[in-house]
Amino acid sequence: MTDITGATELDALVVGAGFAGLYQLLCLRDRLGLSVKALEAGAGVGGTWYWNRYPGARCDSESHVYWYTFSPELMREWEWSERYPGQPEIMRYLNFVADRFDLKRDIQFNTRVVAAEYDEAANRWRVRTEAGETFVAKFLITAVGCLSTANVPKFEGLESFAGDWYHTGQWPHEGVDFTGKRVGMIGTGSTGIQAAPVIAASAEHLTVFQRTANYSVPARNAPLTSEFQGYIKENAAGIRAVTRETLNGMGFRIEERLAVETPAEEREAIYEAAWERGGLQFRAAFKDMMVDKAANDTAADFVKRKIRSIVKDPRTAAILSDIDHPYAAKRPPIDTNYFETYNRANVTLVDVKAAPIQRITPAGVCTTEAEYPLDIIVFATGFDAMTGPMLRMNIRGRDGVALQDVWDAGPRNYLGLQIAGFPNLFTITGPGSPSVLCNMPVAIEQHADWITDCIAHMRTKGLERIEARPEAVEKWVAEVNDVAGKTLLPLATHSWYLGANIPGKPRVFMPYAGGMVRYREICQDVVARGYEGFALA
Ligand code: NA7
Repeated sequence: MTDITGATELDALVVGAGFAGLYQLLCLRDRLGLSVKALEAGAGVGGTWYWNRYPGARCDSESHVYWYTFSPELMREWEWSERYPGQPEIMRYLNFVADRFDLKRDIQFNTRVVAAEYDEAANRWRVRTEAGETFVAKFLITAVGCLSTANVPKFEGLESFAGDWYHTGQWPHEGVDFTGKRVGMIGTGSTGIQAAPVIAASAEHLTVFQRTANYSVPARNAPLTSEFQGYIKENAAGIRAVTRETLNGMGFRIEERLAVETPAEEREAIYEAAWERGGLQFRAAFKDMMVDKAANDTAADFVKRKIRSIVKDPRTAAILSDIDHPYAAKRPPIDTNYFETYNRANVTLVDVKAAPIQRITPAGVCTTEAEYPLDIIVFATGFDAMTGPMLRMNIRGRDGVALQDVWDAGPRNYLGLQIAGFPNLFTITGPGSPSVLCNMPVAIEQHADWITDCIAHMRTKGLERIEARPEAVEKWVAEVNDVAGKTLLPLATHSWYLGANIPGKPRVFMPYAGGMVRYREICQDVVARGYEGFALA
């Protein structure tokens, strides 16, 4: 349906067709029967996974918990092939889901939202796309992901580089051939740590530019055995239940024991076993690891010793293990042969903390110490996380107030779901919610279900508008800060959780660090108390 201006009129508009957008579309269309559309910038479904096609791209959550759990039939029908799903397999999964539930007919691809304005008189959102199309909807739901705005640092001279350069989050669909090439990779976060071993396997030479040394634990990826695949099918409901009971929405529980009370020898054996088992579960070895610096030091020391034992060149080992923050205070990477890669003859590590990158030249990367001639530069330099994807949509709420201004000093919202002054706008896994500290599909299902229930409630009661109250926002922002302060997370002062990777971005700890279980309870309590903190009319 179109209005008199030719704009398409809908009950709800979803922005994004990744994990969040697909499920939200399904909920609103098939459960509530709303007229709803999803707009997606990419040419296909997948969101983050659509864009992040870099070599080695793989999920760090284990496959048996990295999927939707709203449909037992869907869980029976899909079978993962590896312990951690690789990017192509995740894309196959999301396409399978989209086709199975016939979602693509309501997704408009190749459509980037460039503006969204709330019209108070009409109680409608007017959403404009890059191509100039307008959509009008009562509810606007952003499902834009947390890591979808690529950060290419503004290095002087980049435009003069004679070779090719790529950001890992905007990787060419046809791939990149590194054969015979001198490749430089900037960044050693989860992405760089996944990409380096794969690039090194085909490049003539790989030079890794490391600014902040990082921990990593082996992922121990492997094909799933048919026994385990059978186990997943038999126990899907039980596995789902565990992901609803754990702090991070994972399939493993955090051990009750304390590192500081465990005798050194026993502790070492526990870390050794966790290292062998591999994956993010390493963080679950002790209950006090993320709240007590002395406990964390024992984990940090273990991983640093591992790095030094793997990397043969002592100077390289020293640069890699000179880590300045607690273990897992930054998002902890997991890897396949990352540190081993530095033992290859065709791989060099450059410490750009000691000698920073000054500029990019036509020939390559120039630090304060040397120039490194390169054919290809890979920017594994991360994202303007969490707020970036929201802010670039130019959202304006009541009285034309810009979200950029409201969030000038950092994100401010209620439960990570709604922003005061922006009625009927919901933000899936926005800042202020567990989101990136949680296994994403678990966080996404909880948010999309909550939003769906909320809209259903409004329809039943004949309500037209919901908006976070300013005093509820005030309290929630304080709560988010407060719970982060009870953990070691803010001690990594250069973390993207704090926005510190983007020059000029406000330093605010963005995700809710109180855990998914507590957060779910809070959201449920708010509903039980008649949507406390929200103004409904
Ligand atoms: P991250 O974790 O933000 O890592 C980016 C890396 O790039 C990190 O090592 C940065 O060093 C480095 N970086 C960023 N800017 C620069 C400049 N200007 N010079 C040198 N080095 C730089 O992004 P990822 O893509 O690896 O991972 C993002 C998330 O995706 C990950 O956490 C998972 O949740 C999945 P720094 O540490 O800032 O010194």
